[in-house]
Amino acid sequence: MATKPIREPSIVIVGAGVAGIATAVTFKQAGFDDFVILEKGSDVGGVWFWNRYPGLTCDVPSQLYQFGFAPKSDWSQIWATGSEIQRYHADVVDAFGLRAHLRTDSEVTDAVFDGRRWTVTVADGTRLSADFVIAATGVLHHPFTPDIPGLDSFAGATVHTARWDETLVTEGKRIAVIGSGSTGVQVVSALQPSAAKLVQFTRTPQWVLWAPMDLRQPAVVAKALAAAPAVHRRLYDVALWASGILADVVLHPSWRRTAVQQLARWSLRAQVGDRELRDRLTPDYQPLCKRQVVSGTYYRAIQAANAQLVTDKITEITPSGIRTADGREHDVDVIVFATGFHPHNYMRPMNLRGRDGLTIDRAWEQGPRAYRMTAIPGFPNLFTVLGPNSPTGSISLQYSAELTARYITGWLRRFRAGEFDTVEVTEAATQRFADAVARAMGPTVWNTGCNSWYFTEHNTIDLWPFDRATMTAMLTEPDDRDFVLTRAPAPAVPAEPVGSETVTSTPVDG
Ligand code: NA7
Repeated sequence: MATKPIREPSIVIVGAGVAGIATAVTFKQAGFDDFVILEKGSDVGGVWFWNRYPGLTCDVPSQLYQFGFAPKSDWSQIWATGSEIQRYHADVVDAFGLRAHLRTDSEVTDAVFDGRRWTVTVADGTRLSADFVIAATGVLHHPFTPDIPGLDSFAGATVHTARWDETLVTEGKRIAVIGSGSTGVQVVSALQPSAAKLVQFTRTPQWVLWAPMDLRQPAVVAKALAAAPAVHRRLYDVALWASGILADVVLHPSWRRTAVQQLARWSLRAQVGDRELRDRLTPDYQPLCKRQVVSGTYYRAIQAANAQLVTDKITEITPSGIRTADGREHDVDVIVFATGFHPHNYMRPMNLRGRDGLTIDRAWEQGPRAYRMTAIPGFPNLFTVLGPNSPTGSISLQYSAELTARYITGWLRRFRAGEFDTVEVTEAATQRFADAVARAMGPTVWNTGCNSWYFTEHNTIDLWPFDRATMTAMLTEPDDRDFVLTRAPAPAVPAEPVGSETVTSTPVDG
């Protein structure tokens, strides 16, 4: 006999980026409608909202970098620009009716579990009460600007790429770009042509794999895909399957990994003739060890007459520029920090308190960890989407987020059916998962001797070291042995309403 639904779970989703949108649409499609999405920014999109620097392009092909539930036929480029991806996210939010659930400019400051429910506080003081909290707060969210002596004394303009100032004029200026990751490479390529002078300061060279990143998607492809949505959907599945090669090359040494690495080495040799410059651009670690940088324009840009690569250590910022360890001072008008993020902060600095007042800082003293990317011991009825150990560059982010959200709907269904009031992953299961992750990291390319943002300060690698089939298997059916389910007695008197409003539309029936 089918279980009769007895209550609707109320849910707060924190974040309206890729993870939050995937979660909200998945919940809606599964029939869960009692949710609010709280977004700190003034619009949806997450990294695509915050990052607007010149040259921003996604290095994953657009036909793969999209939601499975919202394939877009008419991407203008094979690798879409940041602004087109941002529009896509806004369109998806409209198309799936998420605006009614969305509160922008709503930074969550606190989320506190009282043994039965969560109280979520927004910066403006609004408090929400919910049965579940979904943290879809992203990885590359908090920009990192190095504390270089003299930074405050600089007379020109400074900007971090993740907080680009759209009023900043770069044309005809002398520009310093600090950083050589994916962002540094893109921003150098974009700013060099119109700059009076562009000086890139790099600490560690990166392998830059050649690809024609500005290739347009032919109009005929868009027409054909639009005319046959079923075929488009099938092609998306094929693209997902084919992208398994990415996981394959990073996870285990093989001739396929060697071939991709050779391609990266060739990209440098073929494009940079000058021996001295090539030496300074040559990393001393294997290609693919850091997040692989992809560009069809960078080596040309850095060899242009108005461009210069500086590999000497930065010692100081002066009122007029940047001084390096060789004593030289490089006079510039603008300093662009392409210096990355604090990537392992996740929900923090939010005051997140779980069972018995456990703070997330204490729970994560030894670094961020979550069972199968999504559940944290001590934090009942809270799930992360694209949380710790989520893949980067090896498995589609959208696939991972949708899969995790579907997994969570399994718990929501059981909550609705009255099977439990709280669900919490066990410490033992989380440790078993962490051990399996640590073992699987051994043969990965990320572990071959480079420093990258993948490493936590506790020297663990915060990535997904398994293939997509393993991810799917781990997140298809919840394994009850790994969780503690509780049922709380119904309160004798109705609880005080929490703050100004509650998310829930249906009283909780214990
Ligand atoms: P990354 O990949 O973290 O790159 C940051 C860059 O900034 C990297 O080259 C760093 O050098 C450099 N950096 C950081 N601090 C300093 C100081 N103090 N001096 C000089 N150089 C410094 O960030 P991105 O924004 O480029 O890319 C992030 C991800 O976005 C990317 O991987 C894709 O997934 C999309 P280092 O290598 O640490 O020596």
